[in-house]
Amino acid sequence: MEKIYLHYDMDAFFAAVEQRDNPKLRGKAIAVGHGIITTASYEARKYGVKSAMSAIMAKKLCPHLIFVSVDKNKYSIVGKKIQRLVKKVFKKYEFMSIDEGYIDITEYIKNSEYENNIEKFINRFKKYIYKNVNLTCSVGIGFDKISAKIASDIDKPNGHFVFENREKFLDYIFDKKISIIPGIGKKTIEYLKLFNITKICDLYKVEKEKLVKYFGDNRGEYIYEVIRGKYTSEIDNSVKKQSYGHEITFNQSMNDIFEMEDELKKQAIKLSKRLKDKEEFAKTITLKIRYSNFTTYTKSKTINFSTNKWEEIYIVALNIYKKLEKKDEVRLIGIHVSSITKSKLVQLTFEDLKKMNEKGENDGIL
Ligand code: TTP
Ligand code: MG
Repeated sequence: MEKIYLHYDMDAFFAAVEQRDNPKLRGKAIAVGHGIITTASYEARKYGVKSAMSAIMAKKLCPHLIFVSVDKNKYSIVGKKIQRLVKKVFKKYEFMSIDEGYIDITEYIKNSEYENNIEKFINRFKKYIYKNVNLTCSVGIGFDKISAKIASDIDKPNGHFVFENREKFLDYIFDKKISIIPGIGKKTIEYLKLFNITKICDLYKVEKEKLVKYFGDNRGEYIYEVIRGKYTSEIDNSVKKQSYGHEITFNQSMNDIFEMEDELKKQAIKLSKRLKDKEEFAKTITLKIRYSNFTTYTKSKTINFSTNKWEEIYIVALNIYKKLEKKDEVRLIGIHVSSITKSKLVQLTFEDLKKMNEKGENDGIL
């Protein structure tokens, strides 16, 4: 195995914090939230109560359910404490949300006492977290982020699972539902169902070209690669650079749309090259514009998935430009890209698909 990744995910996070802080709630079926619940304790999940369910529905399923108010501030403090604990011990990590994260543990396992006893490492990790925050988590080990994330969900709560290699991972996912893959959303699943594609094994029959046609380059390729265990994106928290930009100040003020388009295209090509050289992707594209009266505006758009293609950066920047209210002649124009990541992990939304269908296009980024 090339790399060894660990994914941790806190168990019933908001509910567990509430139960930790109030002994009366321990061992009880509780839900956090009132209108729509954010999460439920495992005691409540036995009755089918889960995240994003209405309180009315939850109460029907579990009449003795106790509702607790959401205290996001408190969960955020606890989540950050967990992140600090990870940062203290490890070098390469990436936090996906307040209660989950990836850690590259390769160097701590290879040629160490844990090489043939990874369970021991997992137990030490779980104990380290528990000792410090009094909460349990589930852990997954894999050869990349996706396999580690899927593994951490297999033995929840307070459990762990290890994919020793790619073959074991592929065997495991073969007959599972598509929803097991992170980044493939509910609406995508509904869309694929129209073609009788519900399981990973059905998805193997779809050619790469077709996936790209339906879901666009980024997403299509992602789906194709991920189910073959070939989607790899490194954990790299050494990426400190948060944005790249290019801009030009015109000698003369100008407002020729054709020249402006040409300039934006040039800048997008440069930015795309820079991202590709570093194998990075950007999620936010910002247009900066200065008028001849020296007022400066910046306007950003965050797209649904990260990109490093010049065409996509260009189209987004151009669209922002077209929507700007023209204040004066232009002195300076520039594009900046930010929210830089090493991964292009996609989240397809229903809106994307609808727009793709309406436009009859392959990509629905705008
Ligand atoms: P999750 O890790 O998805 O869920 P969880 O920690 O409650 O349960 P488990 O991991 O054991 O399955 O999300 C973390 C927290 O994020 C969760 O405690 C509450 C919040 N959350 C919402 O507010 N809305 C949601 O729809 C989801 C899924 C989570
Ligand atoms: Mg969790």
